[in-house]
Formats: sequence, C-alpha cells, structure tokens
Amino acid sequence: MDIARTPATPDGNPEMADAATEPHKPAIIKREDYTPFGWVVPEVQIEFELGLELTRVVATLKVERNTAAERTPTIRLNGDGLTVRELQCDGETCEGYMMDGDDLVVTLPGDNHALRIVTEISPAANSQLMGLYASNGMLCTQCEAEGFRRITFFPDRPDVLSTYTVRMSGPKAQFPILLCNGNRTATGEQGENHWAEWHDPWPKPSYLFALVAGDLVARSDSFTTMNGRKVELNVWVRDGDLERTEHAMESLKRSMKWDEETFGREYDLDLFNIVAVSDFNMGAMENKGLNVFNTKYVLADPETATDGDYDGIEGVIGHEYFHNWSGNRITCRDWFQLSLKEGFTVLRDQLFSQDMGSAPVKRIEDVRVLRGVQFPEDSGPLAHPIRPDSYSEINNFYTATVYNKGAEVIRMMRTMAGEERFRAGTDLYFDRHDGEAATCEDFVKSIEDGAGLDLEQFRLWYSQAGTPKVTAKLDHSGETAKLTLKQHVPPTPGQDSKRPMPIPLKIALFDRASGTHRGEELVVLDKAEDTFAFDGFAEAPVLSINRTFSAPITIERSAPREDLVFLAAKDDDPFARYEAMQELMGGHLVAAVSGELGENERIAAQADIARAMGAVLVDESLDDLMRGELMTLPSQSYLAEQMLVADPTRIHEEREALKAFLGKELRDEFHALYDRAEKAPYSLDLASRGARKVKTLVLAFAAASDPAKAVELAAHQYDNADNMTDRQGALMVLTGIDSAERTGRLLDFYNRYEGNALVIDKWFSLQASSLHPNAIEHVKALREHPDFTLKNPNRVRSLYMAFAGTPHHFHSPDGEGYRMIADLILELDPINPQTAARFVPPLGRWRRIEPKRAAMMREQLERIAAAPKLSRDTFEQVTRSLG
Ligand code: 0A1
Ligand code: ZN
Repeated sequence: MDIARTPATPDGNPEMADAATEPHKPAIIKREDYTPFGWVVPEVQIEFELGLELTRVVATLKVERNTAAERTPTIRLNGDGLTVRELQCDGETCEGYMMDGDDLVVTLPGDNHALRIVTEISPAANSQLMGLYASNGMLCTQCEAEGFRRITFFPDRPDVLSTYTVRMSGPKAQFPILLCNGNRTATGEQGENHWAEWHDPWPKPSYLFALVAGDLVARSDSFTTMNGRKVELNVWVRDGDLERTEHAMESLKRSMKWDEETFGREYDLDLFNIVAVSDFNMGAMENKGLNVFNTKYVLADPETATDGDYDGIEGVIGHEYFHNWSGNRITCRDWFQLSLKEGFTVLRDQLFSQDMGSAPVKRIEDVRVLRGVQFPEDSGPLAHPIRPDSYSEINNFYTATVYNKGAEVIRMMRTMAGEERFRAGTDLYFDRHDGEAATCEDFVKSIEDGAGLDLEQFRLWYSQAGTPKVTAKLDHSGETAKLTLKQHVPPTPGQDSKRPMPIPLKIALFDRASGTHRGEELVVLDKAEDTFAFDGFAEAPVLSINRTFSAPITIERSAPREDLVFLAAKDDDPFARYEAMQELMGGHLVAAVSGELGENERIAAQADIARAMGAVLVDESLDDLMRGELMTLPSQSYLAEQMLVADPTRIHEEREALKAFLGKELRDEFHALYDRAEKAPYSLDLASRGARKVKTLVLAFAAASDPAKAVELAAHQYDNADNMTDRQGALMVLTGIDSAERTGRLLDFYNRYEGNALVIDKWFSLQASSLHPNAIEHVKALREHPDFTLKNPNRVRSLYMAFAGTPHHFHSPDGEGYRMIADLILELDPINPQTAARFVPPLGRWRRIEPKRAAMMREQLERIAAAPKLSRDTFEQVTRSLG
C-alpha cells in the first residue's frame, strides 16, 4: 500500500500519522501523537542461519494484548526492505496479513498469540551499515534507532521490551566466534557448522539487540562488582590488534568502578563483551552486554594513537558502559526522549573523564565542542529543543543539541542542587523507573523530588531551542556593586517567541589590589532582567561570570581589556581564566574582522594580548595541559558564531595575523617553553601529555611567524618522535607549509603506516584540514587515491569532514568547497544515507555567511534537493536547511 494514502493507524504507531502527499515528502512524526503500542511482546526467540551473502532469520514472537492501550484488531510489525518468506500464527500458516509500505500488518483475533516469521537478508549488500551487515568478513549488527526492522518484522519502537533467546549457526571456519546479548547458554557442532545459543534475561527494546559472528580474538579480564560478583570482560578484535586493546580494557574497568562509586550503579550480567568493527556509522553502541565499537574508540598504542585518541577511547568506553543503567535498564519511551539517555550519559562520561584526568581541561574541551558544534546548530536552520517535537528521520536527531546541550541542561540541575542532592535525585530516578521506558519528564520529576528542587520553570530548557544570550553589566557606587543581568532567547525555526529560562550563573567579584575574592556565589537569573547587589566594595570589583561554564549560554559584557588581562592571570577558576583569554583574543579578532579597528587600537589590543599570553607562557603555577588551553586561539567557527554575518576569509586572515604577531613578539618565551617541554620523556601521565601539547602549539605559532624555523623544528620533531602525538603534531604543521620537508614526511608517514586504517585516516585528515593554500586540490587528488572508499564511514569522514570543518577551505570564494561537499552528498546518499546526511549542516549555515557565498551555498542545497531520488535522511536535512 502506498504510504501517501495510509491513515493514522489505530495501533498507536505515530510513524504513519502525518503521511505526506508528495512522493518525495516523507511523513512527519510528532511527539504529541505518542500512544502506547497495542501489544506487548514479552518473549522473542530468533534463529539465525548465518551467511555473508544470505542470512535466514526465523523469529518467534510471543504477543499479548496491552491492556493499557486501545484494543486493535491488528498488529503492525515494522519492516525495512524485507519480504515475508513464511508467516505462521500459533503454528498455522497465516493468511491474514497485508503489507503497508514496508510494514507487515497482521490481523490477530485473540489476546495471546505466537507469531513465527521467516525473512532472508543479505548482509554483504548492506552498505547502509544498519541492521545486519558485513564488515571485513565478519557479521555484525547496528539496530539503534530503527535497524532491527531490517533484520525481521517487529514493533521496532523503544517502548516494546522483550527478553531474547537467540540461536545462531554458521560455518565454523568463517565465523569461529558467535556472540549475542546476555549469556551464552549452549553451544554445539554440526559438520562444518557450529551454533551457539544466547539468552538475555533483561527485557530490552529491539534497538539494543546485537549479534556478532567472525574470526576474532579477545583480551580477557574480569571485574568484581561492589557486591562481590565476578564479571568476565572481553575486548574482541581482529588477530593482530590485540596489543592495542590494553587501554580499552583498563578504561572499562575504571568505568565500572567509577559508576559504582559515583552513581551507585552495579553491572548486572556475568559477562560484558566489547567488539571493535572498522565499518561503523557512529562512535559505538551500547547493546546490552555486547557493546559494538568503531575501532577508532578501541585500538591504541603510543606509536599509532595520539593523546586525544587515548582520551576519546576512555570517554567512549565510559559512555557506552554507563548506558547500561542510563539507557538500557531505563530506556526511552519514544525517540523524542533520546536526550533522556544521551544527555544524561554524556554528562556521566564527562564527569568520569574529569575524574580520570585534568578536570578543568576536560571542562574546557567539552565547552569547546559545545560552542564549536552545538551553538552553530542552535543558531541555524536545524535548531531544535533537546527534546524535539517532530522529526521525519530520527537518525538526524543524534545531534550535539540532544547529546551535548542535553548534558549541559542536566549539569545545571546538578549545579543548582549540589552534588549530594543531585545524587539523591538520580538514585530516585534509577529506583523509580528501573525496567521502564521513561520520559524526560520522568527524569526531571525524579530530580525535583529526590533533590528537593523546584524545576517547574526549568523545564523550559527541554522545550525551547536556541542559545540564550545574557547581557551583564556591573555598576559600582558607594560601597555597592550592582550586577544587572538581562536574558534573550533568540527565535528558532517554529519558535518565534520564547519565555525567560532559569540560568544558574556562578560568579565571583575580585578585589583588584589583592587579586582575591570573598567566595563564589550562585545567582539564578529567572526573569528577563534582574539586578543583584553586593555590598562592601570600596572599589569597583572585577567580575568573573559563568565560572566553570555553569550555564550553556553566551555572555555579552563590555569588560575593559585590563579586566580580562587581570582575570587571565589571576582568576582561581581555570575555566574563567581560559574564558578571559578567549574573550581578550576573540574581542580583538571580531573587531578586526569587522573593520572597526583603528591602527592604534589594533596595536594596543595586540600588546595586551601579548602581555597576557607572555604571562601564561612563564606562569609556574600552571601545568602544561592547562597552559596549552590558555595558548589556544578561539576557533574560526566560534569567531564566526559571534558575528551576525561572517566572512570566513577575513576571519582566517586576522586569526593567522594574530598568531604571527604573537609568534614574533614572544619568540624567545615560546622557544624556551619548547626546549623545556622537549625534555619530557613519553608517558601517559598528565605532565608528559601537557609537554606534548605545548610543543605542537609552539610549532603552530612558529608556522605563522617564521615558517622556515617552523619547518626545521617540525621536521626534527617528526623524525625523532617516539609517539603519534608528536609525530602527528609535527606533520600537521608541515602539511600547511610548502616545502621539501612537507612532501618527504607525508610520504614517510604513508609508507610507515600503510595498511593501518586508523592511521591512514589521520593522513587523509591532515591534508584535508591543512593551512596549505592548495588544500582543495589535495582533497580532489585524495578522492582518487586507491585507499579512499565511500564504503567506509571513517575514511569518508577523514577526508570530507576534515575538509568541511576547515572554514577557509570549505568557504573558498569560488564556491568549489560547496560543490565538492554537494557532490559527495549526492554520491554517498544511495550508499550510506545516514553518513551522507551528516554533511548537510555545513551547507545549511548559509544565512550566517556573507551574501555572495550564501547564494552559492543555497545553490548547492537546491541542487541536492532536485535529485530524483533522495534518502529520507538527506531530504529532511536539505529541506530544513533551505527553510
Ligand atoms: N547510542 C549510541 C549512538 C548510536 C546511535 C545510532 C547509531 O546508529 C548507527 C549508532 C550509535 C551512543 O550514544 O553511543
Ligand atoms: Zn550514548
């Protein structure tokens, strides 16, 4: 049946609700249309006869009427590209069914039935990497959000929870290892074939189902839980990769311990498996007891992984593990509630990483991601609340807003409650909703009740999109300092006017003479405008505001530069110190780009920045990791975000000019820092990591100010590197400078690591994001490189995300960057729509770019929109972007 003529279905599946009338236009699913499913499916049994080309799936579903839902004569089982090979109801062939689009709708007379459904699928032909697919000769699954329906017909929605018993069989030589969720309950052999049976005792939605079959080896270990239960741990990889799994395993054990200590959460199975696969659309997936990971977030050794890679692995392993409670034990009622599990789990992984390494630096990194990715999302055509109201393709809502802003919103609750009361709130949430498919509202209510907070108005953070802007003004008269705060939440698509939200701001007022303050205070701005008075200040204090980035907002204040220099040197909150440096440099750069800056003003601003930076370089109270943060210039995208309409070329020029100025002005200090840092031997401790970070930053300043010296230093660093952080840092600098050293070291890097996919990804990325003026030509040439393939998402991202994320290339004045990304989207869409759609947002920023380029960006979006056949993923993103 044609989707376009399907009415809203009585069995509560909102997916068909607003079916579209044009062939191209997919249905819009609305949060307000949620109704419970008409049936429960307490038990599922599945048999897989595995083959790369053909896998036969026999699923038996025990279905019972859901007494809490409206009675319906049919059951809708979602499918995607499947055909029914056999269908039985209660042991008899069933004729009472029809296909509705891709879905199977079966008429069921009674209240309890057993449905047996046979499907056949071809994993090798599955280039979308959703459902069951082949990767490097192994078989694996990805079911979130709606991949299970590509395996068998099923109510593929997160509020249908079932226990699964799975039997899998296949050729032993090809698939010696057979894994599934839960515990292995039986195994056996039959000639060339073998089989394994798995049972997962925890009821789960279909998106948490996973199966893996292949030739894998494991690093094994164990963890004893707080109640003394021994859990077997395995990290499964291909033969040859075992040596690179130690960090992943250690990260897993640290995550398990941390979750017990910090949130009181204990693991609940006797086995925890992690499998690394090289073809994967995202970072990793929290399937119950069988996490599947992108190899990028498992494999590491000093020779091939940077410090950033090590941190990424620890963070993602933590994230997936923490989902066992925030996501699996308590899952989402529907996909609009995605932030319930993702926002909370991101917060949990952020806090974990803070505790494992440098807390201030981790906080700064997280804020950088928020500002670099989420703020632009929130101020563009794809803006949506952390709990969206509608979607057409849910894959498009795995966004920085749902994940990262979602985490910030929960972090604000934690800040307002304090750690202890917040913990009481999360304890109550886990207790109250264990085993349920819950909503964001359930979470907020639990925190409200458990922590004793009034979150009535705070709920607006879930429904209103857009980054609030707070204007802060500090007046002083007599003995009183008065802080006037005003908030404005900008309009976003579908939300023209907004209500004021509660914004918790940590502040401190510094005495200029002593450089100290009387203690941090938390003020909550919950009106459009409010004033807070502070007595006992004979002199006007210096305001430090939004310390630790207590609220995900932008602050507008006209702080004198001398105050920023003061805070950059003296603020005892490392984040606020970083912020003062960013503001000092950002304020200057924004003024310079807008052409508002007179020559004298430029000289004065540069001198203040150099003074502040000079102090940072020699400050002995700073560790190098933090020093590196203070040395980092605001990113091009963050600068663009602060302008109504940006000219990316001018931003790039001014940013490079400031780097060059500082490189010259502080040459000796930079070199002294480099010489000191160079002496630190390699280890993973924080001091050694800090030394590597500042070394490469010094090279970057040198590249702008004295390229010949930078080439010499970088080539030396490259040649003598005993780790990937140093080698990649040096190559990054060399790649931007035309020289014999550039050519030689790029070739050396390729030859050294040929065959190691993750390192070759770095080789592609470095060239695509380099400062080299011919980067566009390099990307075109790399597209033709024999190692490039559209089939592997890591490889596609390594070339094209790196390119699209480098504004001065992507926004090339002739529009070539836009054309290249549009070409990519059109070519990739039929192969892997989920990954293709992720390249649309950079083009969607056209409203914030100067008019000539904006027209060319639109033109490319229109070209994509006019394609005869587009996936739902890409179609939705392009339509919203054209808006
Ligand atoms: N839940 C996962 C993210 C994820 C989402 C969709 C996927 O489909 C390809 C894969 C993974 C997480 O938050 O880690
Ligand atoms: Zn997640």
